Amino acid sequence: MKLIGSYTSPYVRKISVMLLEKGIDFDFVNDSPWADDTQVPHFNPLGKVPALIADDGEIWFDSPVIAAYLDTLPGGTPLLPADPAAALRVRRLEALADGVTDAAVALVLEKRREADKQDEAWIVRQRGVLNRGLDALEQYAASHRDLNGETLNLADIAVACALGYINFRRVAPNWCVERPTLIALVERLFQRESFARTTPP
Ligand SMILES: N[C@@H](CCC(=O)N[C@@H](CS)C(=O)NCC(=O)O)C(=O)O
Repeated sequence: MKLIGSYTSPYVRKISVMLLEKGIDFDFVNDSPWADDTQVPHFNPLGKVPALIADDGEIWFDSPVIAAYLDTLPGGTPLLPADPAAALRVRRLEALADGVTDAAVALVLEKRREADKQDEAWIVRQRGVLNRGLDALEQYAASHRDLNGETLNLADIAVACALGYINFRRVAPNWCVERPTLIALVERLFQRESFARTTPP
């Protein structure tokens, strides 16, 4: 199995963590989708990472689809509940965490533009998405239902990758103010070997 991605992508990290938690052997192919000589569009026509080349040669993208695919493979720790309705609830939280990540990435990209080209209204909108998303995740985490429960699941991983990225890019340095349950959740998860091994450089 080959995972095509970059070390700084939170979506790629989500899949790397999953593969490590499940004990699935994989080769990491480092390819930045922003590089002039990137090969990513050969694997994912959208030109985005992650893309996964399975052992049978089939190519999977994007990260929620790869995550669902990995959970269909035999062996390894399941990261989605067997019950379809419960699995959907976990995947809803994955979508929420990924949406927070999308807003964080949008803010990073916008801030890289020259100051006079940055769109203030767009920045305010993405900050709103980020803050509402984090507030909702704090509430879900505090309920210990579908997130921050006894057993690690895909929602936990997606949330920790979102917050890891926010920390790494310093997108919202005060995100932890009044979100104690999320802090406790990520501090616990960042101690796992799968997260330690995938810390962005
Ligand atoms: N929804 C996608 C998002 C993937 C994504 O946006 N990846 C970024 C890297 S962090 C990327 O490849 N960006 C290149 C581009 O947008 O052209 C997923 O979950 O896989």
